[in-house]
Amino acid sequence: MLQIIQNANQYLAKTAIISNGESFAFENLLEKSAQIAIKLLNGEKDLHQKRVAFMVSPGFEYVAFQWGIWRAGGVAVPLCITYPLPSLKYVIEDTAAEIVISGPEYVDILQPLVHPKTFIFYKTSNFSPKNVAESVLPEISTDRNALILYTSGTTSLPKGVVTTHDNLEAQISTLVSAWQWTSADHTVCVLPLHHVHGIINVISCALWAGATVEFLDGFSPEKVFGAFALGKINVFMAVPTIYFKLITYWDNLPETEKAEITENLKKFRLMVSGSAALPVSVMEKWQEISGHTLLERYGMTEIGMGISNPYDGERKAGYIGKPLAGVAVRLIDENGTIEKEEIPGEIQIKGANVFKEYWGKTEATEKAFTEDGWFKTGDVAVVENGYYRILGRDSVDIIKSGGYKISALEIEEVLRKHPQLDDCAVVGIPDEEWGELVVASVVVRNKALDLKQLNEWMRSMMPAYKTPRKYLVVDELPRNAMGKVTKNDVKELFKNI
Ligand code: MCA
Ligand code: AMP
Repeated sequence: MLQIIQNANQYLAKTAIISNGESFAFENLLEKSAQIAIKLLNGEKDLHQKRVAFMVSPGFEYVAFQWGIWRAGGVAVPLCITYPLPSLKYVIEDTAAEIVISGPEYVDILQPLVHPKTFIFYKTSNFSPKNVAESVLPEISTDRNALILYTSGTTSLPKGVVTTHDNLEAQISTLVSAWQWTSADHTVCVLPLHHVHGIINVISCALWAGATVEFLDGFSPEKVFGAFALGKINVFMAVPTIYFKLITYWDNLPETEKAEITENLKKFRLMVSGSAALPVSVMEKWQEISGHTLLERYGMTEIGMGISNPYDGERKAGYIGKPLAGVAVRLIDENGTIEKEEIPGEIQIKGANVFKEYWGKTEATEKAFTEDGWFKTGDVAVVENGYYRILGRDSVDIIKSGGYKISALEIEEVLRKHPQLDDCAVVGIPDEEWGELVVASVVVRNKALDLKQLNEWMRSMMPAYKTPRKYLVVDELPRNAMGKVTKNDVKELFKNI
């Protein structure tokens, strides 16, 4: 039996999830996920790693479907609930999903893709209770594929990162012990559930340890502070943009409310930041508000978490910490030399936490690893007094905005489809709130092009978080002697607007 299911059996009567004002015990989660598994199996013994895409809002049902897919022997493919149709189509087609499940809110958006020949389509309401005791669920060996999450990189199309149950169990168990999760913990999930941060660090770690996960209906500072005020939540994890937004909101509150929030925050056991660099100013301000030194850690879809500041011991501002237990980390220069302290190099990772492959992309998988099996992260770091510090990335085409990893090339590819554009270059420019802001410099065919319309068109093609926030119309893009667009010069263009 999968470890997370085995663990849940130890906490049957305890509250696992709170969503939409309702509490669900581990027993409810086990029962509902078994019902889902049986329905998905539809009389078969095992789904045999069929990809099952699901578009379900964060909450009890989301977790029940994820577990149900795993328990039936399927591979879970969570669909981002804010994706427009082209992005959903890409993920469903790329994974060759054989089953697609939709919550009631998403049936209309998925409908144009539904065709009996492509996949079996279920609404979540099709999963009615059955007598689970009569049915036997398959035994799932942990070397089987469990999850496919999409990540953007230095290719124009997002890649599906395949992790096995072994990978997930390594990622979860390492964090549970490093950050000392226990069944007495209570956390709140405000993160999207198509990425590692929300799925693994928040939900899976909590449930693995028998703790409670509460879901909010989307992120807003009011909702987060409102949930904190109830006094039960003691663990919080978020991206730096969220801390920035909480700080801005708090700054504008009357003194009495500020003091109440501060009192609540002081009782927390742990507060973590990650997915993007935590500005020292945000860390210091949060410390002032909450009394907590944020624990910053470093991760990636392909590895889960790799490096973390200590739970006990010094958490250093501007540093991501030290390798987690079971994760081997090295820094390598362009010539393949292993770097010593104080000399920068690319972070490379080995361990049971590292993903199996990019789905259907053998060449990309091979390129992502060294000959001796180290995963090349593309992040450049240096070690100072034993602590790792991120210096940047080896590609200018990877942008981090709001904690999301975004490929400039993917956005350019979409922009180029617009009939009024001759050329374009997308870059990330520094931004206090979002980390980086996605912006595009465009060469237009018709000077009368309405940028508002261009923006709306982009939003119909891609999730909002990937779309440019500013457009700059230029006669031509800056290029070097070889004719290649020089992205640093493109960034410069935005300094003056
Ligand atoms: C949204 N807006 C933006 C951006 N995104 N503006 C600039 N840059 C952006 N990136 C605008 C919207 O267009 C809208 O404005 C307004 O902000 C509110 O939009 P909304 O979508 O409601 O934003 P939000 O709910 O406030 O979202 C902010 C957020 C979100 C909560 C920080 O971006 C988020 O959940 N980020 C976390 C992503 C994550 O989990 N990453 C982990 C992957 P208007 O109305 O004018 O259009 S990394 C990972 O998993 C690895 C393993 C790791 O290390 O963790
Ligand atoms: P993703 O591909 O969405 O999983 O994003 C992973 C990337 O996020 C990493 O390769 C880093 O570039 C970045 N990242 C994650 N955590 C941190 C951090 N604490 N500081 C700086 N960058 C981070």
